[in-house]
Amino acid sequence: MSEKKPYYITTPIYYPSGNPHIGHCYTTLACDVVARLKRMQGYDVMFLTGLDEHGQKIEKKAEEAGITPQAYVDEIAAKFVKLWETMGITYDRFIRTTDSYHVESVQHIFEELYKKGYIYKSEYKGKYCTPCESFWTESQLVNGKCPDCGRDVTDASEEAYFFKLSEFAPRLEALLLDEEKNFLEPKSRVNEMINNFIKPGLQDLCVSRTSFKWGIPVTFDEGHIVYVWVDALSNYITALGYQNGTYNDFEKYWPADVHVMAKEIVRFHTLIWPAMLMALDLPLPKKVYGHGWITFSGGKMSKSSGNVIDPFVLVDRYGIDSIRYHLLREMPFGSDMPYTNEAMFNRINCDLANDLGNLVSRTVAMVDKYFAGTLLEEQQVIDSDEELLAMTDKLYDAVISDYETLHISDGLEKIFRVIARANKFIDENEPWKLAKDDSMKVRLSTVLYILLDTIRRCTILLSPVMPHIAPEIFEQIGACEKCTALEAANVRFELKKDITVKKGRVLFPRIDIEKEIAELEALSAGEKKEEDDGQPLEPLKENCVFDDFMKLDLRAGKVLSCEKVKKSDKLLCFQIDDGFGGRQILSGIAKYYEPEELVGKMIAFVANFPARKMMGLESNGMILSCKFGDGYKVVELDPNTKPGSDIG
Ligand code: ME8
Repeated sequence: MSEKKPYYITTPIYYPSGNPHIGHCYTTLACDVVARLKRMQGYDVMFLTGLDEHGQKIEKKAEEAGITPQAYVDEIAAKFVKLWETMGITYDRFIRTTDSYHVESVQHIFEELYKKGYIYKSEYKGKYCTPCESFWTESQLVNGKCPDCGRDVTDASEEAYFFKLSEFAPRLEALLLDEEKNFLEPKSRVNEMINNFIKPGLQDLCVSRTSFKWGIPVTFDEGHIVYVWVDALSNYITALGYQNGTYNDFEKYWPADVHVMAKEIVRFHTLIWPAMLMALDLPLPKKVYGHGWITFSGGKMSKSSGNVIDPFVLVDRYGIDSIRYHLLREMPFGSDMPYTNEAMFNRINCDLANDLGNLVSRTVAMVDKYFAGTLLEEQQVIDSDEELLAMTDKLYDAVISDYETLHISDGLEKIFRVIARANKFIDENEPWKLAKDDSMKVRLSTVLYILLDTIRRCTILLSPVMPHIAPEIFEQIGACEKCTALEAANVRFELKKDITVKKGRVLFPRIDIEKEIAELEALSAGEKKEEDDGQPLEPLKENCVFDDFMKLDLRAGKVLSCEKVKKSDKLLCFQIDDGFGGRQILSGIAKYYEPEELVGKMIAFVANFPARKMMGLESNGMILSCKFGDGYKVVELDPNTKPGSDIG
């Protein structure tokens, strides 16, 4: 027997700096679909995912939580593993960058790059975005802020090692422009890399840090740790055993067939990573695919934005395959997808309940009703059947090619067009009328057979996306194992002619959208309330007289801007429209908000405290906040309140 061909696909390794969310699910699901398809095609698949556990952000979060960084990442790692199990992800290996084999490999890689002269020691000065762990040049900043996350950057300088990235610019440009290789998709991102990064001049890359400890030590220079991107990107080869004795898969699987990720980290994968591999004299991955973002009310949904939709809740309420289908169907090739639960409910109701679910249940019910569950051996195919049959014939090549190139949404759309056509086929052939005429028994059996066979072929192609429902559908239509293999989707009439069906449960119950939205809102309000539980309330204060209260001038104010105060963990600096020409107020709530979240809010403040200086800035008043869990939330007023209105 010939050896199976290897196929290697990777997700990014995610930061365990917060709980996993729907955004992480999309990339991992897309890879899962390709991995499942490739296995169905007979490939020996290595599907790698994992976690990027080092870095300053994790160090800080652990400190805030009062635990060690290792304990912090262990806890979140368990949640990622649980989520992938919940989502039916069939990864083959899960790497954590704190795994000792990875640490060992990265140290070797760093030493090797140093010995080869690609890494040198110098002084780093630049603009640093702490949450993104990225240095930026002045020209890359957008309005003076981090171009990735829009937050403040700080001037930073330290003794550091540098990787000679600039030396690779011509080779990287050639790689990106090579039409045959088609290294990066979608194509629009190629221009982005060239115009935004290569053309302005690639800078050498700072690859070590001394300013924090949570990372892989540089073996030959105490105090330096390996900068996160060299640590993180190496995972794709260390997980195969490169420069370590734990695994022995490098020869077999490298170079990777595809690295999948969202657009914001494409530059690391198409500039730094290939340059590192070139420096190490290793083959380059065959393809990098950068998809769009799932956005939530206009911005990228992320761990820090608060409004994250809990994937565990969604799977629990609506079923694993419905969520898989929705995310993969809704994300268009290369662009962003605004997430709403409402869109998901519509997809479930229209595509899954109405189109697919109904097609299966109607067809199976008619076979049951008109033929006691078993169709006739004899058949009568007529010319008008050809349209549906021909349309189904075209699916196999088209859908496989869509899945392989991560145009998963396009592939699904094609399948559902056939499903819609099959529903129309029922209406055109009116089986209920044929059933009234005994002479049409054979034709009736053929109509139902064509429907069952169409369902079979569509379901095979749906199975990488909906692997849990597919076997149920096969069972209901009586499909045998052989006729559900991938290649059987390319063959008409593989089902036995006198097939016996088996009625089953309703595959996709319809969702009452309004009711569901109300329940989800109640659920999320309940979760928020729970955060308060267990927190002791402040004891009530002694009585005070009304006149004392009336001395306070409480007013409504609209937040015009809000920024972190430099060198302060606690303070935010607000510019407030107070109805009297505006004022600046400082408030110690920086730990509980991203400043941009507060802009536009109508808040309450004390207007008649004397001005006070903090960290060199003047504060004219006090913003009212209310205790919330371990922190505080500002007291919000009706957004239509007139700024300056008196509160009393
Ligand atoms: O960047 N929409 O980790 P990360 C779509 N550790 N995809 C999203 C998403 C969203 N809203 N949010 C996250 C890192 N993702 C580094 C990677 S790789 C060597 C190191 C997915 O936790 C998407 O794949 O910030 C994105 O690229 C990745 O998570 C970022 O994950």
